[in-house]
Amino acid sequence: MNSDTTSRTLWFEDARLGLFIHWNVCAALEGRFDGEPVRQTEYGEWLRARNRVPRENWDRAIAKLHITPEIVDSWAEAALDAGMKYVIFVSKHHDGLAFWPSRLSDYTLNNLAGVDFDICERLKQACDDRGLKLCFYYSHWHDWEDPGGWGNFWDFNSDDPAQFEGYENFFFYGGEGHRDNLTPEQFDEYWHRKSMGQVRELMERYQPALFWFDCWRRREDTNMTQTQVDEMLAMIREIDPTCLVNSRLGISKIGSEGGVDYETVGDNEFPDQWIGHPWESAATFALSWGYSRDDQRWRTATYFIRNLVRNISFGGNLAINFGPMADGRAPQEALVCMQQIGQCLRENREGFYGCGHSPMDEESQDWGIATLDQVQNRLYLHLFDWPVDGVVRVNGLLTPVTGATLCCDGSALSFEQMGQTVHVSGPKSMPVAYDTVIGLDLAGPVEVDNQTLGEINGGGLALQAHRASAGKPRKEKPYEGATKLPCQLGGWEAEDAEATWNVFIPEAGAREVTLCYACTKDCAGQGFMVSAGDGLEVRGLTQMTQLNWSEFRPIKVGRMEFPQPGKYTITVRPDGPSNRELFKLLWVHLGDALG
Ligand code: H79
Repeated sequence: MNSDTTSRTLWFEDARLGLFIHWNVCAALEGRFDGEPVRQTEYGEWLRARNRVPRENWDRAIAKLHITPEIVDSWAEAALDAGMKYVIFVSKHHDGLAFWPSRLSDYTLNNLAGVDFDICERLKQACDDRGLKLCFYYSHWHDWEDPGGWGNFWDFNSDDPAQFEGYENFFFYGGEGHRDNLTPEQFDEYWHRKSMGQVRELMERYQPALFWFDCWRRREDTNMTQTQVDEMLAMIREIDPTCLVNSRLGISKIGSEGGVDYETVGDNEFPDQWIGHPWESAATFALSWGYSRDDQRWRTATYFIRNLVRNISFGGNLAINFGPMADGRAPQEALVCMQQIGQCLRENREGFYGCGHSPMDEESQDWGIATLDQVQNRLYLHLFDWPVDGVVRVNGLLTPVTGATLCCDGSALSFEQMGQTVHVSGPKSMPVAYDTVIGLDLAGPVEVDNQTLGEINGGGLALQAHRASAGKPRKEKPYEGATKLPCQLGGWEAEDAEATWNVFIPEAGAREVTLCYACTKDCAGQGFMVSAGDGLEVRGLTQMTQLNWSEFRPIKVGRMEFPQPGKYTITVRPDGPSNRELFKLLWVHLGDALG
């Protein structure tokens, strides 16, 4: 595992993929109030707040929710089928409605919708039966039903116009609103009676494996006190020391004394670097958490599988959310997506659960992302794009490889390790859709070189402008909206101008050198040089590609004969003095070794 936290989090870091379920009253309204879609957000579960839905209308909507024990079972079954290892059920969202027959509040689904069985008990059983961990989301801070809770400014605030002063934008532009007359004493009373009381009740009745609290602000920027959040954590620790708690309790300290167990990053946020303690992204199948008919922007299995692998490679988890409809059924789009994800994980058999941070940079490989089983020293290559020749070119791997396996059928793959490059020979076609996993057994702990450029799919080396070391020339944006080609190298007027790339050449031999650049009539005919040190060089004269700087063309410069495999520094510079621009260089390509 990737972090040095207590053994409490071991199952969580092993699990990697979870299901989030927001069954919310907004589903009974299909995400609209009296015909109006939720205002200024995609979050259907914020309908009551955003559209200022009166309590009586909300309560009438609650009465329309209906469900059977079998539907509850189907949630757990869907999670199992999707390869998910834990289920986070929203036991109470901001509206304050408890989805279990709470003794501490009348505001329960059982009371208001006449549901005659305990959903949480049923879900607990369904999860236990399938080896899934049951976890609860609980809105501890916002509670729009209880006058002592935070957040309901439309029912509970005073009529004093002063309540708006300083909070103008807070109320009207996507704001959360401000409680002008909630005293610390009132909130503290709510905190101990309802918030802590219901968490205790949930723990005693259902023994959840984890509590997912939801304060997305820094605690200091809320009305919660340090004492209050500390008390909540202490109570949970006392009742069940194995129960995990996320950072949105309002405590950012992770893993240590008085700290929570893991970090929840922003909603639908996927970090781009390793985080040294357990963490999780919570994402939505579409955009809303609760079901809304107006939210049909469904994300794909491609999106989730890639982000799952990426999260694992940075030591994190992913929980994906659907909002069941009024009858409790999951939207079909979410179900289909879950089946696709599950099929991919099942077919690959390895590379997800129990895996963690791999030091191999995403940018240093052309085929996908690696995850690591640190105990077995097994590196898992997740191929999102299958190389057309079936050869997987792994760059910058310094540890000796002892075996390569196609995980989906366990077959051994032949491989060749040439210095820090490994060529693994796989089938010509991608065996598992979305992501095919190859396991590499290593002779010891993985060591990588992310700094030296390696090969791309299909062979050869691509020295792109954005990967160059260059002061003169400088990196410029080639044109508005450039995304795939992040920059060009321009400004070669100085005699000492040069751009360099550190590369690893896995095989000796001649390689075709191609430069892709734009050059105008005025600048054509000037000399430039590409060298790899030690008299290894090719020279050329710039050729016109257009009258302006907009036309980039690949132009062959010559062949370079690499005497032996190894590291080289490739340099491009003007050949002789120049006081004019040379070209706008997009990339240099070194072809595969010839014959
Ligand atoms: O339960 C889900 C969301 O309802 C909850 N967290 C996830 C797991 C969440 N509520 N708020 N936020 C997350 C952060 C956003 C806040 C807000 Fe807004 C911005 C509140 C008001 C402005 C989004 C936009 C919600 C209403 C308008």
